Amino acid sequence: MSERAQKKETQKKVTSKTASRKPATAKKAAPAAKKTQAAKKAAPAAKKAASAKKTTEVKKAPAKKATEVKKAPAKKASTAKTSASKAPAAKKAPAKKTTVTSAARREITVDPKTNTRSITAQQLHDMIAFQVKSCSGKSADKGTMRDYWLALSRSIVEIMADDWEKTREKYAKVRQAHYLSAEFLVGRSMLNNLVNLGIYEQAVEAMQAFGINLTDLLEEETDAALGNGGLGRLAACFLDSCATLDLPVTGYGILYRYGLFRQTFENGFQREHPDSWMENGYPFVIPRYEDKIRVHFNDFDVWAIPCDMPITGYNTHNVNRLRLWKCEPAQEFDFNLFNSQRFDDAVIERNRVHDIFRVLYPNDTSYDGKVLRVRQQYFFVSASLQDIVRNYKAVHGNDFSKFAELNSIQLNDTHPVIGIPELMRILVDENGVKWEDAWEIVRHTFAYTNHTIMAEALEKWDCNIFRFLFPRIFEIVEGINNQQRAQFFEMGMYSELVDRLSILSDGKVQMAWMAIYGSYSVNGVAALHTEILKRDTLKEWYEIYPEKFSNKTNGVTPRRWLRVCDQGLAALITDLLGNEDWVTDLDQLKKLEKYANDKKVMERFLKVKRDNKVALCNHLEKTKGIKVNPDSIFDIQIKRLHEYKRQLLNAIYALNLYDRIKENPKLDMPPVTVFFGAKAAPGYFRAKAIIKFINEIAKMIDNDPDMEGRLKVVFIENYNVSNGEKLFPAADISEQISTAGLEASGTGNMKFMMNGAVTLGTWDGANVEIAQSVGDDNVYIFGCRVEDMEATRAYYNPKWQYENIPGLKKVLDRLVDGTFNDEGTGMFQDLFNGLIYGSNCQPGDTYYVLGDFDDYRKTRDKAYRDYTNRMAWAKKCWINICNSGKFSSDRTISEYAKGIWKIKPAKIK
Ligand code: NBG
Repeated sequence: MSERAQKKETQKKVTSKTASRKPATAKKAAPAAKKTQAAKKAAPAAKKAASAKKTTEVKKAPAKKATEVKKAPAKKASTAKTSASKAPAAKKAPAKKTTVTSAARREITVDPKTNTRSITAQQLHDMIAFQVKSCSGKSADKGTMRDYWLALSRSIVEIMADDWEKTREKYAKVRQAHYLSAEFLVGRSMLNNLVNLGIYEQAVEAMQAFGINLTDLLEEETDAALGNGGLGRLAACFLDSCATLDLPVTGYGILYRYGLFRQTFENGFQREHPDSWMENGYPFVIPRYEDKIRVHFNDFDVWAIPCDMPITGYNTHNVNRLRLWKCEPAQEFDFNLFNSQRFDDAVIERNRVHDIFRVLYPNDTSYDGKVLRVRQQYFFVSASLQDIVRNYKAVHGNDFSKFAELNSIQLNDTHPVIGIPELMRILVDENGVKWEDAWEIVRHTFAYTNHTIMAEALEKWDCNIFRFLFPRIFEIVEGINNQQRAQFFEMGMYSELVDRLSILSDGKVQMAWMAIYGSYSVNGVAALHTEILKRDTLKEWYEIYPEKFSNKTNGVTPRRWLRVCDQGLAALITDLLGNEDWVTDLDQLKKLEKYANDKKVMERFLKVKRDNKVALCNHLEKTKGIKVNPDSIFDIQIKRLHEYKRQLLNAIYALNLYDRIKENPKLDMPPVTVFFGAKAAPGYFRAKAIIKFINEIAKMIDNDPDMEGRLKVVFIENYNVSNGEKLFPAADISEQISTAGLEASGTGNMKFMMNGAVTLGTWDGANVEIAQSVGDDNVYIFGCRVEDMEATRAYYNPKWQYENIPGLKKVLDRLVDGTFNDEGTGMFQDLFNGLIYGSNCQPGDTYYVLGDFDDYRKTRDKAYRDYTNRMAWAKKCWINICNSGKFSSDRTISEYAKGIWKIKPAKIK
């Protein structure tokens, strides 16, 4: 069998598998005949066309063709197969067909009954064939996988293009919100868009006719990893919800040429590699050179080029926009330098400009005072604000009295806070608005979200950096600072407090203070987090401006994180509820709680879960050669590596379990696989030590035949959105074990819950609300609580735990007794010292790992034992799914829309 024929053979199997999932999803129900009729009925396209005659001809052809494909898809696919292997299928798509193709594209109509786009597999097939030709210059059957991926991506953009334009026009007329964020962790776009546009089935079929399995094609796409972790992924989930809810919201950020680094392990050590995610073309990002904007720095100017990513919503025609900026030198290549043979100087100058959007800083929850970073921030913020003002002026001219009425700008953490003085500059310097009036506009326009209470993440920029990069902005900051101080004195504050809260203090620009002072709204991201902000971190600010503060508990999009990534579970839910309304109204899942005691339904759920676990096993075996037992408990911790998230606690448990099994081979414990996925910031020595430690544990267990079928540790390389989409659906236990009070919210916890995993966690962040939603029986909570932490710390001595908690000493000594080899880096000794003795003036075990260990072990052991009661366990998972409605980002975004942005849906159709 030829390679291509073999591929088709496998593809055929996969396709029939996909087809078997079909009945459960309502969307797929629309029969071909109906669609064709609808296409015939819907005449608007014809009206628009210049020649009525031509249109009529064109209209007939696709309708007929569509019926052909729909009637006998299997046959058609196999015909394509034979013709592809014998003679080039190009013969099927000669010039004549190309004419049909462009006609087919004009035929995308809307089914008036369902308000969905009526596109047949044949139409999509023709569009793809056309695109393969136009982007590869080859006949439609000669394309590579990459060509087909590009062609389908372009076809998707084409399908939504008209709606995208209409959405922009519609939004220009109403009050809008703008979401400014240095990070958008979007992940892949193709599958999400196909499902959102309601053309997934057609795409499967269309690709099948080319002999290609859509699932394989999806793997061609790189991840748009323009973010570090939770904060960036939240921004992406928010955009999805805004589009789905038809809300006039635009995202603004940076088009990093290199996303978050790609991680590999070399002998257990993390290695970082550049992630050139769009080097080979990425049709979902469209540069608009015609809209470029000049951004001024003291040392040079640059052009900011907007590159737009369409954001589709589910079951709606609205298409929102994520505008990402890249930059070009404002001065063209310096030919004087070039001519005087100083070619390298000329290139260096260009590189300095390109540096601005070259790389995403690989850090979250800690801040690093790099000049380039603040340059990046100003670059994208200035461009975005100029863009917003330009759009406003296009409608209202120079009358700024309505600006704050029509625009709300959300500052995602402190990264875009420089927007406050920048908007002042644009209004005062460029548009002649008086300072006082400009300030009124500013303070009614901005809203600020805080994402962490960790002091090291609150950005503070050295005044000299501001003076050097943008002296005018610094002057404005001084103006705001003077005004703030005067106002605070007037309010009767004592000078020490005024000093402490001043935007300019300690020779630094305090970005969080500027954010609170210059915004009308300040919010935290989970109930507990907001409480901590109010009574602790931002206590004094809360006392001054209580009315500004509110909580907006995070959420995640149920499209990507359930409907798309867990199609088996989605189909089961749809089947039980009778329709797919839950995809945009997740509270409906609550109705399914009654099935928790229904054995048949629980069996179906367990089957879905097992299928997902098998799918993950197959993927790991195929891509990494790792063999995992699908019948073991899948206990998963996937998130950024940080000491406060306590991957180390999890690792200590795993190693201790190893010891316990060795000591007592009869230990009553079901088989377990512990999965980790985490990237450490490249400069974060201790986080990298933890990765190496876990990899050492994994190796030791793998090499021990006694562990076979009992315990395994797998560290997934390069954890990102795409492999997250495979991991969440396969999880049994979700590890959310941060030191209480330190995880602002967490959003992975919500994804796990939605996919039917049970949380094992501390009383922290959104875990608290998850626990409240599911009840004590359906969650495993352990560890010291925030309110007790201070008192506990006062007498805490980690050395005592090390010596007295059974098993701890044995585990930890391996760090220093030569069992594990850190190749002379000293990282294991440092890890050990940090836990037992402390270092850098820090007391030992800052994150209370050893303090919480005993309770953690008890609780986790209990969860493992509970797991063995299949039905009782299934019920727990099910109740988690049924109560995940609150954690849909649709709920969160509705709260932002009502409570902060004051915007309303603006539907285009
Ligand atoms: C992170 C928090 C998470 C939270 C996300 C989204 C930063 C600075 N903060 O707990 O650590 O879920 O933000 O709000 O990345």
